[in-house]
Amino acid sequence: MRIDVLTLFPGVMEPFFASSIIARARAAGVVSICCTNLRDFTTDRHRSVDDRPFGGGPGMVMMCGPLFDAIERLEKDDPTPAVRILLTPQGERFNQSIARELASEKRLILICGHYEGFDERIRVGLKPREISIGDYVLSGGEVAAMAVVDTVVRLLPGALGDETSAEHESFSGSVLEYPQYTRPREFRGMPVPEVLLSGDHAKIAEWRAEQATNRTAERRPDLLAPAESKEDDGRR
Ligand code: 6GU
Repeated sequence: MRIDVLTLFPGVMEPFFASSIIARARAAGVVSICCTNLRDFTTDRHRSVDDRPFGGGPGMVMMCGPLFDAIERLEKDDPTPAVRILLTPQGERFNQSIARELASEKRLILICGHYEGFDERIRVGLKPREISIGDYVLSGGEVAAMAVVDTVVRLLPGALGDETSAEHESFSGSVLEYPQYTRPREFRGMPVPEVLLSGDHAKIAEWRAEQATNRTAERRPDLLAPAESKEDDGRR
């Protein structure tokens, strides 16, 4: 998969894409990620990417010109058809099933906005899929784009080690993860549950399933009643 990210802050995003699982996936040729600075597509002396809104009002609006030019350049340099994604609090709420859809694409172009909003002709002219990562307001789309890229890349075949990915599949349903412990057996008066030390794998599996179900019922009852909630965030 190829992922292009259009942003005013490539320097914020690049270190994230050069770390951990994403770095490994890139090195393995599973994904290529390319950040493009929108400011490189400005045409005026001040390198403006935003301007005051027609009709007045507070704040600044992201202009069409640099964004259209950047997208046209990217799509000309590599004609692989891309799903265009605009990161905005007005978009559909991102979840694991959207991530799975995106992971099946050949190419994504993510557009990070700043300022108060986008010129509406960006929506009309570029017809992006609009995605939000939750009901709160970020100063820009970068953090949201990093969340989307991270979630999608993990799902690409070969991105995780073989073991992890098989394990991941079995949990990609909709219950939360069971409690985990590692050494030492007792820490500050808190012991590891006896069953985990028993070596009885059937009993351990049963205990974990029960813990996962109870924890989900307590914290995220919406995940256990999928008929009432269309959310599938695939959390563990
Ligand atoms: Cl995608 N962008 C911004 N600016 N704020 C957000 C968001 C996106 N998702 C949640 N809040």
